[in-house]
Order: sequence, then C-alpha cells, then structure tokens
Amino acid sequence: MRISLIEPAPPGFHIYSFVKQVRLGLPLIATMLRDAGHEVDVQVEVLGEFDWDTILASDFVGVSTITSTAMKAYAYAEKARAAGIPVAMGGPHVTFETDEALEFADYVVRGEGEEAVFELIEVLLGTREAQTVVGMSWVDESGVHRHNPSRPLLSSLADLPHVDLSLVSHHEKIDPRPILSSRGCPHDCEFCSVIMMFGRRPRSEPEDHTIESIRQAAGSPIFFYDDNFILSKGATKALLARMIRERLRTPFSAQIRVDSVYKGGKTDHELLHLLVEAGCDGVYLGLESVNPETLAAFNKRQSVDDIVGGLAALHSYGITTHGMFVLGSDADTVESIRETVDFAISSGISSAQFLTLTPLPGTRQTARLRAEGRVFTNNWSLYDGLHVVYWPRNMSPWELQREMLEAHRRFYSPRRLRTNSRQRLKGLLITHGWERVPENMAYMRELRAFCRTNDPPPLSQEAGAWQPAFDVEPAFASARSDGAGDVSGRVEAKAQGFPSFGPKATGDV
Ligand code: B12
Ligand code: SF4
Repeated sequence: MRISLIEPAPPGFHIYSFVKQVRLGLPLIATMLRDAGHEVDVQVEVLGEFDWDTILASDFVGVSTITSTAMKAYAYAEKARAAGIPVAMGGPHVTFETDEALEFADYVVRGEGEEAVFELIEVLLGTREAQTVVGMSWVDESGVHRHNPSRPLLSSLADLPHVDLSLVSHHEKIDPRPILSSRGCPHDCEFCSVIMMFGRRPRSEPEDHTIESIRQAAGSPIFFYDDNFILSKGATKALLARMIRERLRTPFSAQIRVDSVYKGGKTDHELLHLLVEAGCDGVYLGLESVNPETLAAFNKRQSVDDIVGGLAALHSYGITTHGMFVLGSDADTVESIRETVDFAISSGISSAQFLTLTPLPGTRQTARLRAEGRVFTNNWSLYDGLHVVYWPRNMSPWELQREMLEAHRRFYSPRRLRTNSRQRLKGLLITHGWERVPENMAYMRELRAFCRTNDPPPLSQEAGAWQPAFDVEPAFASARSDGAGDVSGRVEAKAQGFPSFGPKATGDV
C-alpha cells in the first residue's frame, strides 16, 4: 500500500514554535510498515509544509494529533477523505475524544497503534472485519459510531524496531535527536494524560536497544522523550555507566523528576556524577509549583524541600534546568502564583515555562473540572497552556491569564538578560512576542469581556452533572481559526460551538 502519515503543527505562536521535534509514534509505525513492504512517507508540519500531491496520491492516510493540533488534524483528515482516501486518526486527543474524531475520520485507533494499524490495513484490503480490530473505533455503513473493546498496552517494547527518522520529510531539521527508551510512569499526578495513554506500569526497552540508538546518533545531541527518564535508579545508573564505559558520551537532555536526585535531605551523588559523565547537560523538570497545597492537589508527591534541594544538587553538578510550572490549581491564589514565580527567578533555573492548567482530555482532573461546569470552551486550538480555558477556583480566568503572562515577563525580563543571555533572549522574544500577535490580543479582549459579563459556575455542582455551558461559551472566533485554513467551514464552526461531551465509549486504555 502507498501510505502517508501526517502530524499537523500547533496553531499560532507558541513557546515551542522554534522547536523542531516530532512525536515518535508516526515514524515508528512508518518504520514497521516499511519493513512489512509498504511504501510510506511521514510528514510533520513543524518541519515543513505538507506535500499534498503525495498525500492525496496515497491509498491510506493516517493523521496523528494532540489536543492543541486537533482542529487542524480534523481539517486535514477531511481534505484527504474528500479525495476518497480512507483516513485513520490516532494520538492522545482522539483516544479520549473518539466520537468527535469520527466526524472527520473513518477510523480512530485508540491508545498504542503499532499492532492495530496492521489489522486496520487488513480491513482496508478487505481481508478482515472492522469489528475484530481491538482498540479501534469506526463508522459503520449506516453511519453509526462503533467502538471495539480497548486494546491492552504492548506487554514489552523489546520487539519494536529502531525508529528510522529518514522516513520523515525534512528529517535533517530534527534537533536534538529524539530517543524514547520507556513508556508510562508509576506516579499518578491528577493532570497527567501520559499515564492514561501509556499506563502506570512503566515499560522500558532493553538496554542494548537504547545503547544502539545512542550509537546511531553518532555524537549528535539527544533528547530522551521518556516522560520520566529515571524510572528505576538502578537501570538508569547501569545505562549511564555503560555509555561512559563504551565511550558513548554525548550531550543529552531528559525529563526527570527533581526528587530523583534529592529526596528527604539525601543527594544521590552517584547518579548526578554518572549523568554528568555520560553527557547530560540539561534536564526538564515538572516542578509545577512551590505552593505545598498545589503539589498536594496535583497528587505530585513531591515536596518543596525536594524542589529546593534537587535544584541545588543539579546546579552544583553544572546541569542546567528547565522548570515547568503549572499555574491555577484549586489551591492557587494570585499570591501563591507570584510566590512560585519569585522562587523560579531566585532558584537559578536557566529557563522556565509557566503554563496554565489545561484540562486535557482523558485525565481525572479534566473529568472533575467538566463535571463542575468549569470548562468554558472546547476550542482545542486554545489548549496549549498559554490560554485559560476553565474557571480557576480562587481567581477569574482573566486574572490567571494575566498572571501567566506576567510570570513570563518577570522571568524573562530584559534586566535578567545578563545571566544565560542566549536562553533568556529567546524566552524574552517569545513571551513578549506572544502578547503582540493580533489573534492573541483579540483572544485576551474576548476573555476579559467574558469574565466581566459571566459569573463563575457555582461550586456546589455535583460531579457527573456536566452540561456544556453554550449560553456562556465565548466564541473566541477571532482566535485560532487559522488551523482550519481553506479546508472546511465545518471545522471552524466546531471551534465556535462544540457539541456536548457525550458519554464516551472509550477512554479506558
Ligand atoms: C516529545 C513531546 C513534545 C515535543 C514535540 C512534540 C510535537 N511535535 O508535538 C515538545 C517538547 C515540543 C512538546 C511540546 C508540547 N507538548 Co508534548 N510531548 C512530547 C512527549 C514527551 C513525547 C511524544 C512521543 O514521541 N510519544 C511516544 C510515541 C510512541 O507516542 P505517540 O506519538 O503518541 O504515538 C503512539 C499513539 O499515540 C498512537 N498514534 C499516534 N498517532 C497515530 C496515528 C495513527 C494513524 C495511528 C494508527 C496511531 C497513532 O500510536 C503510537 C504508537 O503507539 C509526549 C508524552 C508522550 N509520552 O507521548 C508529550 C505530549 C504529547 N505533549 C503534550 C503537550 C500538552 C504539549 C504542549 C501542548 C504543552 C506542554 N505541556 O508543554 C507543548 C506544545 C506542543 C505542540 N506541538 O503543540 C501532551 C499532549 C496531550 C494532549 N492530549 O494534548 C503529551 C501527551 C504529554 C502530556 N503532558 O500529557 N511535546
Ligand atoms: S511524574 Fe510526570 S509523567 Fe509521571 S504521572 Fe506525574 S506528570 Fe505524569
């Protein structure tokens, strides 16, 4: 079969607008399909414009999406479908918003797609019945949405091939080189969609496999995509020691929990030493907040002492830190947000993102906020952490929006440019630039007006009583209609008034 797999770029200007990265699901599936004899290409919009001639000459199109790219993904799915090509969608958004996605695609693969995609191809070739593909949802001849039972997670990652990034158009732009050595995380943060998608029983690939991927990177900088690179200290230490032993020292960055290097007053010097010796030059830390009540509300199981001690330990070994903060928990006030920003400024972290809490589909937190009637728009293009889309408990959405922007303004103030000037200049340009983009200015005007004319939903609402508040939903029509482009008015219409969140037959992957 001739197959095109595509991933849309996030709409608008974003703190990640200059990051040239791909999610690895499509390149991995492409590698497997190519090895099985299919002709496959992967197109990722952040790397370059789509080649629609190639896409529309395919026998099958697969579209991958997260929430912030969903509106574009739907538009692209419609475009391919209008050309008579069968379309399947996959990724964390459509796994949990399956009925919505089936309005634009013929098939939705929920959860992990490595096995399901081969069975789907058999369906397309007419050798298999759609209802036998576990983990797939589809539209039957009479237009009814059918949801097959969920597919269990892959029991092991050992049999997966090395991802061949050369299948991705413009792959030479990808920097740093991504490696994913594990899936899932044993923790249980309330806002996290990773555990809903990839599970709480972490699965790591065999060490040999990771070592081979590092070898293939041939000294190019690496970014480990693992949601939690230090899942098991023993295994991570063994991997790092082997990198050093086999002279595979290479600059790399990874996402870790700050309490991996410092917990309860104890610093893990051995781990820090190995990280540095193996080439680790930066870590991404989900610090979230220094408000202990926020950490507890998120079920983060990380103390402020862990944050302070962990940062000091990392900095003492010369490892740079990117702090990822989430503003707007039910325990947050304007004051506690400002304290978190004060902390970020004084803590010595090199770069930071202060994103607003975002009710991503599939999480416990989202179910709760929706049930409480606090999510006021389903314009997914706004779900990038830079737009407030729900009612916080102790402030208005407008106040939270203002605090988020002010947090970036303060962290990336021109006065602080002296220290780590390259990183800070980039941050300053992005965060100050964001507020000057016309569509963002229009969004902020609309949000402000919305907060002036609407009261927060009563706190007493029972869980399960969620009703979409269409009467108060602002259209945000001016914001982010760019994703729909010239493709379909239906997608734009969706951005302005989504249908209700019906009961989901899916979401239990
Ligand atoms: C790398 C990464 C990034 C990179 C690049 C992302 C990019 N190009 O979009 C950077 C750092 C830029 C980034 C930024 C952001 N990210 Co990010 N990121 C990731 C990360 C860590 C790894 C992605 C990956 O390779 N996964 C592993 C592969 C194997 O999974 P996969 O690609 O989803 O594919 C599998 C299935 O989904 C399925 N599948 C997927 N597509 C398709 C298509 C078809 C046809 C089929 C059959 C199957 C299928 O099969 C695949 C194999 O099993 C994930 C976490 C995670 N574990 O996935 C978060 C994640 C994708 N990011 C997330 C978010 C929210 C963001 C941000 C919006 C905000 C933020 N928190 O910072 C920003 C902005 C990104 C944007 N583009 O809008 C969320 C998305 C959740 C959601 N519902 O939207 C995730 C899941 C993490 C989380 N917090 O929950 N991110
Ligand atoms: S530690 Fe990170 S990956 Fe694990 S559940 Fe919490 S937010 Fe998700």
